[in-house]
Amino acid sequence: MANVDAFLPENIRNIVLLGHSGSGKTTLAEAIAHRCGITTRMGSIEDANTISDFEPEARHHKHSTASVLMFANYEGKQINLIDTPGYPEFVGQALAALPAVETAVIVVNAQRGIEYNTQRLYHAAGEMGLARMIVINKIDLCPNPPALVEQIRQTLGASAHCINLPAGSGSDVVDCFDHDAGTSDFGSVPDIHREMVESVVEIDDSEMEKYLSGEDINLDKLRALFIKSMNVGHVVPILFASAKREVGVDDLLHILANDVPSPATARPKRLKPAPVAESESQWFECPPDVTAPLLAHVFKVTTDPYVGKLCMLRILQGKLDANTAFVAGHDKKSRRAGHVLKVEGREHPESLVAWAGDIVAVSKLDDIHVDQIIHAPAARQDLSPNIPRYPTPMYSIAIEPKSRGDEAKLSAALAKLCEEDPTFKTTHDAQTHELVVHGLGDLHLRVMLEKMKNRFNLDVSSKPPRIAYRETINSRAEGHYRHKKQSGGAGQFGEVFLRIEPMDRGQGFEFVNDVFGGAIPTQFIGSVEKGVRDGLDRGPLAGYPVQDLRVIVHDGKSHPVDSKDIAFRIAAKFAFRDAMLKARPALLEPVVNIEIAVPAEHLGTITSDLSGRRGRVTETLLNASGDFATIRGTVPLAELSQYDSQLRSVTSGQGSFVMELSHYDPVPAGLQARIASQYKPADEPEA
Ligand SMILES: Nc1nc2c(ncn2[C@@H]2O[C@H](COP(=O)(O)OP(=O)(O)OP(=O)(O)O)[C@@H](O)[C@H]2O)c(=O)[nH]1
Ligand SMILES: [Mg+2]
Repeated sequence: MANVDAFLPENIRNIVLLGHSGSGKTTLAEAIAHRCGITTRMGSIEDANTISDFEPEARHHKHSTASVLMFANYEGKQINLIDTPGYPEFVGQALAALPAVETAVIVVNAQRGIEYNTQRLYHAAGEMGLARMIVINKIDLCPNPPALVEQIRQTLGASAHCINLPAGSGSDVVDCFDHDAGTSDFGSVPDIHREMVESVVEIDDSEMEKYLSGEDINLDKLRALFIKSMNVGHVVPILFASAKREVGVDDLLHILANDVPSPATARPKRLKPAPVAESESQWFECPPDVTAPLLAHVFKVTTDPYVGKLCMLRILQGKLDANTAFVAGHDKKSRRAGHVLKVEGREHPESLVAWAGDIVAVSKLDDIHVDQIIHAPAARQDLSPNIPRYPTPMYSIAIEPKSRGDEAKLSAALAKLCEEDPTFKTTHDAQTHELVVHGLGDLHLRVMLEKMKNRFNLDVSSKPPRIAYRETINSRAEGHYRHKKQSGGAGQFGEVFLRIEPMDRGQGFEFVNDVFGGAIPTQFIGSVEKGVRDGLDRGPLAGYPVQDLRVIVHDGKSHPVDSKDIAFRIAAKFAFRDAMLKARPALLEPVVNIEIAVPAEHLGTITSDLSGRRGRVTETLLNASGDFATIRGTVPLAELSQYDSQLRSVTSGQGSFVMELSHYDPVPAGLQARIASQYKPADEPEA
């Protein structure tokens, strides 16, 4: 196969497709590939043959389950496109793509309006400084486009302007920016064109004055003004499309090729110097200078069955070719790429070189990791990437391999999967000795288990989700323990007096050494802190981690011969437990923000069911056409086990919900007593 052409920064456009699940991102990516001649026939979700959804899990669920890279050439530009999953449980994949691009195309489902993930990703893209545009897709099914545009303006608080309009009941689009003739599903194009001109001139005082004094407005100038405002995030263009019917796709491609920022015209990417600068103004700005030494961000890592580990890079400055020498992160080992790959779904054609601004991949470099900066030896070496905030994974299941002997294989597979997804974590439960995986929800973890099977041929069994309770205290208390062991051999002696006091929710833990006069010799204070941390790992009520308290060690005793690190560690652990039990300990439970979308006729049933689950409804909304309702509120996570299947059965499969950790709240007394009664501590202080 011939090598892929490399493009200079001014001719590159890096785009991410964002939006709620089912809005049509993958279908739009497919339509773009078709219009650009990548494919001769458009694939579809129904036939499970799209470029993006090539992994078995995506085909099986008929939803994207990972972000996927593509590229296409249009009107002399190279468009690097990242299709992301819209299901909120895979939001980590969508967020991780933001640092790699300049422009976010937010795809809205014309039938459903603005949904949870659409809104959240719209704001995340803004926070990362990306230019944003909105594509209202599925106009062939759209019942009420003007009401939807109004909803977008209200919900996103954006100065949003239509560039084109649906026409012929969603079978076509007409341009209303450069043209002022014809009719659309919104009404007369000249009227809408005039409204658009009136609101766009408001961006600029001198254009506004000209307009008010009756001067003709030059449309080219207006367009330039509009594009400039879009690139700094002040206005957001709206385009209409039917991805499935390839309507409006050329308009979108024209804007992508000609108007959205290139790496050379966008605000430069910024990197954080180490130690991390307090103020963002001290961050390192990195314009795509092709002559500077190489800097690139490893923004995504995946494992391909044929080429092994693939690291996706956003080249920030300089160039990368097969022989460019670089080091990764803070290490000193020099490597070479060997091959520079472009990525087209599952294909990896080779490019001889990649310039600053481009998105490419390198393979078989197992010791490069996600979110590292790779750099030529001559480039700055203290930089780390600016990445978005990820939600906390709080849905957990314990897993074990079905075949004995697969433990090592399992931990290797888990390490790979954790690197692919910033919201997937594993821990080892010290209390139950179980391996626990954490994710954003049931579907997220199910897909991760499917990946283990499909990619690593690993069968694992899992136990039902467990709630990540926490323990805390309600009052101050003193604790004391003397550890003394003198039977046979060398003796052990350590004695610790400490005080604990509550801190505000979310403050975590603070250790204070307030020992005077060497009552505990300085060399043992580290062991005392370790002992307290042992105690924190497993609270005395039900064995859950303890949080939101300060521990002040203020006195103790030592023995010239028998005092040892281990003796103070044990003494501190049990002194801490002694104090905890006197400090009115309480169990805390995770409470989630929930958003439920259901057909409007189920609104009453769902809200009353939520109050039965100790939930609180904060807002209910109807979509533009009044047939779909959104319910927002908070619910303890413990009340949501099996909620997915219950919601589906109540709404005949039409309801869906998303949740995200909000905060921790005290568990009601009765429930606390029940959980505590089932707990048997594994270690007790010696009498
Ligand atoms: N009628 C109609 N259906 C469409 C259109 N675009 C997409 N669809 C259908 O909508 C469904 C969802 O499309 P996808 O492309 O998978 O949506 P997505 O945004 O990628 O969804 P996730 O991957 O879950 O985030 C599929 O059944 C598509 O065939 C459109 O313009 N018109
Ligand atoms: Mg998709």
